[in-house]
Amino acid sequence: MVLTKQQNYWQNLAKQFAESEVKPKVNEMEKQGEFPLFFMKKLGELGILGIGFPEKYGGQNADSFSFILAVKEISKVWASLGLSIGAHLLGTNPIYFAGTEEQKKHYLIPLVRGEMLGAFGLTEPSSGSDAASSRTSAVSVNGSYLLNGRKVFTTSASYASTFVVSALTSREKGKKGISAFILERNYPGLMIAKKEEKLGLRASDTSGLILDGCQVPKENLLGLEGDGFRVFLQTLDAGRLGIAGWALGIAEAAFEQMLDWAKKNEVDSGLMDEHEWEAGMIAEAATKLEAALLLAQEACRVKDTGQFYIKEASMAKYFASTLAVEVCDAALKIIGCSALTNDLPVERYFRDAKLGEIGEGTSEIQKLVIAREVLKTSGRLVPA
Ligand code: COS
Repeated sequence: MVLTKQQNYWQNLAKQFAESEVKPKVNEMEKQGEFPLFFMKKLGELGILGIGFPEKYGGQNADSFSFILAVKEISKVWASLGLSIGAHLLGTNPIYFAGTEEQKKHYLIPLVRGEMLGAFGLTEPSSGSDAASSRTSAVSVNGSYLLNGRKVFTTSASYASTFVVSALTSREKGKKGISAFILERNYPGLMIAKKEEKLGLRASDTSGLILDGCQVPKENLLGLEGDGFRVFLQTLDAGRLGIAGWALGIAEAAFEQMLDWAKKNEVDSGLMDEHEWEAGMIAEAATKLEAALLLAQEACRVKDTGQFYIKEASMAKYFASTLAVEVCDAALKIIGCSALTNDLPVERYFRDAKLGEIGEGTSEIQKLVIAREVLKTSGRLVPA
């Protein structure tokens, strides 16, 4: 794929950083479940967290695909770090999309520079895929909002300095009663709940939030009351595109392992033409990797025109995250038992890849979103 000078710059910077500074630490930190806070700060200093943001907010004013390429390179080396970038952006973008200039000055600029770590709280014990059915409430009392409820599977919650969370300011209005709030970690009534032990991504933090009369100043309402759901869906579009880059990183890493193995280990069993099926898997993975990158590039192109890119983001995420699982599976088949041991990183890629099909909207949700958008543009009635 031909890249612009800008895209090459960010891709190379991220690759160099990941290869030279991150790679030597991955195995130990992943094994210990050590959150990559230091690397997140470093990514802020390098400008990588701010690639897509305007200079006036501390960003680099670059195009969206430059960011996706950078996330891909970092995730290729360490998916836990790539996911931490994604979570940080989920906690940053809503402030960029809906914040006042004051909120941007106070929160967005340090987040973009990596001086603060952001997180995003939408999912609740009883609302995952159906994001509109959230129950956390926000009641206005004497110049503050009091938030009560629980958030679960909040990535980076244990380390974040700020959280953008959803809460109902009006239960009767349904999704139009959902509002967005910026919370600081030290607000009274905000507590971090249990850290989850996960299949993969063990150095990425996944915890919960308990909001027990959490007192949030009025000026930390993000956008207008009732605007929250739209802001969250807009945030998820950008997040899904980020997950496409993240999944592509894992897929490329698994692909390279499988190529290395195929080159080094000539098979001559005489049982069947093993080269033929290996070649088939390699060809299929290579073709789909190219296709996934093109889908992500197209979603970025549409995003940067300022138009809605709902369908494109979901397609990019759906395709890349399915592919990551497929390529890891193919790598396991080609490499065999060695890939099941931790002598090779393939077993880690395999465990990590699964999140892509679940987080930031499952593959089934992506298909629903894609079908709705396709039906809308074809003039057909959209299923509820
Ligand atoms: N950007 C901006 N606005 C959007 C939007 C988007 N991407 N998608 C929808 N909207 C608007 C709609 O136009 C609608 O506005 P009006 O009410 O003014 O017409 C409003 O937002 C509600 O949209 P819709 O009715 O389509 O919402 P649904 O409840 O049907 O949404 C889905 C269903 C599946 C799309 C949503 O619940 C979803 O994405 N769920 C997955 C949640 C998720 O990814 N969770 C993971 C959290 S990551 S930590």
